Amino acid sequence: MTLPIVHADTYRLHNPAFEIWAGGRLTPYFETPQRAEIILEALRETQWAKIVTPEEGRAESLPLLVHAGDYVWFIRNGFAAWLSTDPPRPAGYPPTYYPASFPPPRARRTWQGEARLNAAAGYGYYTFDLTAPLLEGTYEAALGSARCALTAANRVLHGDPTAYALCRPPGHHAGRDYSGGYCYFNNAAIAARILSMRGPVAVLDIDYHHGNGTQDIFWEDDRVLTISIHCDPRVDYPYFAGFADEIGGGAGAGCNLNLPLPPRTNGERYLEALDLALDRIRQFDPWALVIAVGFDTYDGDPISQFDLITADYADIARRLHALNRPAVIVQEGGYDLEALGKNVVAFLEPFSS
Ligand code: Q9C
Ligand code: ZN
Repeated sequence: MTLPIVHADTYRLHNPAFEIWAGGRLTPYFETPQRAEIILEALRETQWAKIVTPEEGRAESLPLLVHAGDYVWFIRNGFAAWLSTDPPRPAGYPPTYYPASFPPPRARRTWQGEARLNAAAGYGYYTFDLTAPLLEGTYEAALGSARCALTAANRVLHGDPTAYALCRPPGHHAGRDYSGGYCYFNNAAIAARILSMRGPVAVLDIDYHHGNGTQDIFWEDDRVLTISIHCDPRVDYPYFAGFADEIGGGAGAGCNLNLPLPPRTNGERYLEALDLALDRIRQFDPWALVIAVGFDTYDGDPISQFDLITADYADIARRLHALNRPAVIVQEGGYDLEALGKNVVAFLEPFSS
């Protein structure tokens, strides 16, 4: 009657002050440390949550399971390299490394070597929007988040039916060599890579936003089925990926499924899409699941346009639980601080027995 909750307090080290929206509008950063605090507090009040810390060791090679070495190097060292150039530091918030230049699409693969590591230009090479800046503690926080996913995956490998990784920062927008969408290291992809050593694995992404990074990482992989249910990219972020015709390539052709849904999707229509995902998972027959869960599908979410209610999360979870496969549940988005705690509890409760 317990469910392991893997939690690292390194999430506190990453706290950007603002984000920049289309049109140049500055808003407070939505992906805050309070999110993890709220989730932890709500879980502490249950009878079934067993809160554990990640395995010992900093495991700096962990992100290399799914990310390019030069990318990991930049996330680790880019901030300090930038700071050592004595950049202008606007008052009122901690030093924050935003890129100002981005390689045009076909220039990216030809820009090699030293130039890529020039901190003044460099981070534009490795990030696809303005929501994942580098701060002093970003690397430690992202590594701690990845270690939660590692530990949850190892628990499932060693026989726990389910484990929840309380990851912050989130991961599903981060690809092999890019950050974006509040994400740096792809925690769900790391869990899937670890679990795939035993056999085929399915990643089901039920965040409001398309899991573009996860899709990209496993694009040509036939051992990892990737499925994402999300808001239509013609309407919402990440805009340039998440269409239904993206099915995977090479050996992985047919091993990616996107189920885009319109704004104002409610629980009933969401569950219909979920059933399509479950059919595909049963057909693929993975030994284990990674569930990348975001609660930004919630009706009250400040940056999203779906209409799910708390009871819908329990319904979704019951159907996932009925698949009867070992599962690693990885925390992604969810920005209504008022409802986040009760939504996480509603979703995890069916997995606690
Ligand atoms: N107008 C996650 O939920 N900003 N990332 C969107 C839309 C970025 C979401 C602006 C949203 C990133 C993990
Ligand atoms: Zn999201």
